Formats: sequence, C-alpha cells, structure tokens
Amino acid sequence: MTQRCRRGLLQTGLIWLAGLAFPLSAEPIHHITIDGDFSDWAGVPSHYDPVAGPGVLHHGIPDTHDTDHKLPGDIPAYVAHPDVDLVEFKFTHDQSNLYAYFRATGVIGRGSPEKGRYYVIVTLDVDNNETTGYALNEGGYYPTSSGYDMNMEVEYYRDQYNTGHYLNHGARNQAELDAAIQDQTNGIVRILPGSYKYYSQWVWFDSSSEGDFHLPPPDADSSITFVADKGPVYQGIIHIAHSADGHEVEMVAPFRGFMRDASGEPIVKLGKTLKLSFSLEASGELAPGGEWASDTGDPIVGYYLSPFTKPNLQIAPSLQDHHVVLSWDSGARGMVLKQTLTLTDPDWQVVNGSQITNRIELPATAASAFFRLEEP
Ligand SMILES: [Ca+2]
Ligand SMILES: [Ca+2]
Ligand SMILES: [Ca+2]
Repeated sequence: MTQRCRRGLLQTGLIWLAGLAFPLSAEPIHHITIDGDFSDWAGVPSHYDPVAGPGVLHHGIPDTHDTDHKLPGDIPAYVAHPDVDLVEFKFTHDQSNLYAYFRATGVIGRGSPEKGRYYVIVTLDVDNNETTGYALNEGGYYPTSSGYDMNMEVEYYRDQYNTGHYLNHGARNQAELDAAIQDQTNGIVRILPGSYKYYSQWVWFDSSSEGDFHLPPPDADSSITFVADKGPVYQGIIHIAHSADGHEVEMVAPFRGFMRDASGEPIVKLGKTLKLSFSLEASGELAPGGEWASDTGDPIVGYYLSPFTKPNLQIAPSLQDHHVVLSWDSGARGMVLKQTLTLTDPDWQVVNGSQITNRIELPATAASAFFRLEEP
C-alpha cells in the first residue's frame, strides 16, 4: 500500500514543476576570494566587449581609443593598446562587498618602473538615477552613458599597485566640491548632479588612525585619506589580484568605503539597484604615439543587490504519503514560496510559513502544481 502511494507521488512529483526561482533582474550572492584563482567566478554571468584592432568599432566607436574627446556625440580616434583592450567582465556581490572581474587582450596594470599610470575602473550609478552623477563622455570614455555617482578603482603607477580608492562625482564646481569633501571627512556622501572634472577620491582604512581623517560613529573604527593621481602608495580595503598571465584581475570594494548618506544609511547596501560601467585606461607614456587610451564596456543596467544566494529550488517525493518536499539553498532562506495550480492565468498564492525556512512539506492533492520563490 505504502509502496504504491509512493510511486504515485513520484509520478505526481514529475509534473510538479519548480517555476521561476528568481526575478530576472535580481543577482544572487556569490562569495569571491581575491587570490588570482578565478574558479570562484564560474557561476557569475559574463559580459563581453569586442577584441580591439584597426577598424573594430563598438557602437560606432573605435574599441580602444584616445581620451581627448569630451562631447556625447564625439567619435574618439583608435589607439592600439592591447593592455587596455577589455574583452570580458563580470560583477557580483555578497552581504558586504562588491566584486569585479576584468579580462583584457594584454596585461592589466602593466607599466614601466620609471613611468606610466594604469586604471582599473568600475563606475557606479548608485541611485539608479541618470540626473545625478556624471556622463562617461566627460572623462573621454566611450560608448557613453550617464548617471554615474561613484567609482571603485585601482591605480597602478610605475608598474605597481598604487592606490585602491573610492571616488565621488557629485560636484559641478569648486564650491560644491569643497562642500562634498567636508562631508566626506565625516563619512557622508551626498548623491547629487556631478561632473567628471570635480571629483574627490579616498582610500578607506579599517583603522581609526591609519588615514588622515578619523570618521565619526558609527564608523569610528575607520579613517580615510584623500588621494590624488600618482600620489603616495595607500592600500586600504580595495584589493586586486591578477592571473599568472596578467590578462585577468579580480577586485573587491567593500560596501562601507562608499560611505553613508546624510541620514546615516549606507550608500551601497543589499536591496539597492546599480548601473555599472567597466573601463580600463592607461596614460600616454605607455602607448605607441604617446596617447592615453581607454576601453569601456556596455553598462550593466539594473543590477539588483539581492540579499539571497541562488535558491536552486528542488522538489522531491516525501516519506509521508501524498506529500512532496520542496527545499532550497539555505542562503535563500527568507524568500517566499508561491504556488499556482496552472500557468494559464496563474493565481500565485503564498505558501504559509515558507519565509522562515528552506524546506517545506506539502500535501500533493492536485494533479499538478507550479512553484516559484520570490524576494519578499
Ligand atoms: Ca578568486
Ligand atoms: Ca575591447
Ligand atoms: Ca546617479
């Protein structure tokens, strides 16, 4: 009797389908270690950029190009510089960090012991609002897009990792920049209309004394130092690691370095949606012809910082007669399980109690049912 029922349940189980496990825009948590081993990126989706060369265009723009142009409709000139030729990039996060992956045709960060600057840049629209921040073309980056408020960035100088810093582009003149810097000495960033030209950049230290400015509570264990291009070496909480061949890097920027808004809320936190742009850039000493060169990928739009891991919803027969077991990743505990009996004009109903667990047993009474997990 029991055997027959279990068999029946198994058959039912086959047509009980796990539906959409994640809203399309949500990006699940991945844990990345900054160690030059890139296997931890295997589950993170790739974004691609053309392999540069004479005549290779990206939306009508030479893929690696000069940085002398500033207007949205300008077409910069091609510069041959494989070290800045971005070809693949990825972005992910965990509960407290943003992670970026870059792959280039040449060697990322390469300079010479005497000279040269090289930048690994992620530019962020942190409020998902194009009217705040700046437009990429103002900095000579193409294809352009707008709304970028902050950067997470690494500068190499004379072939060495020089600074890992955060930038804010929330000022349009010197007076606004002075005000922004004053706020930032107190750990506050205001997301405002900005410009490429008027920006501040700082290194964040998890120590009250290592930086020039000791931050007030709740960041009293932290300090910052404002940095300038080619400045002294300051390595705070942004870290980067290279592959053995130098073509790939992985970097981390903890949320806390982006600071807080005036009400004390972190600028970057779980639940927010970001737009992200990736660029590689090198100074003129490093290219044939003495030209600065950069390459910018298409922006990652609508990146939602989900608090959950990928849930991997599973359905299995239960040991209990006429029941099935639904289970999902423990890192997705807190998501809501919903059920419908048909996908034609579906009526998704919350499965009571699902939000406080990652395993639930349900009676298999209907001929078929469909499930999905949603963020609350
Ligand atoms: Ca790694
Ligand atoms: Ca490229
Ligand atoms: Ca913005």
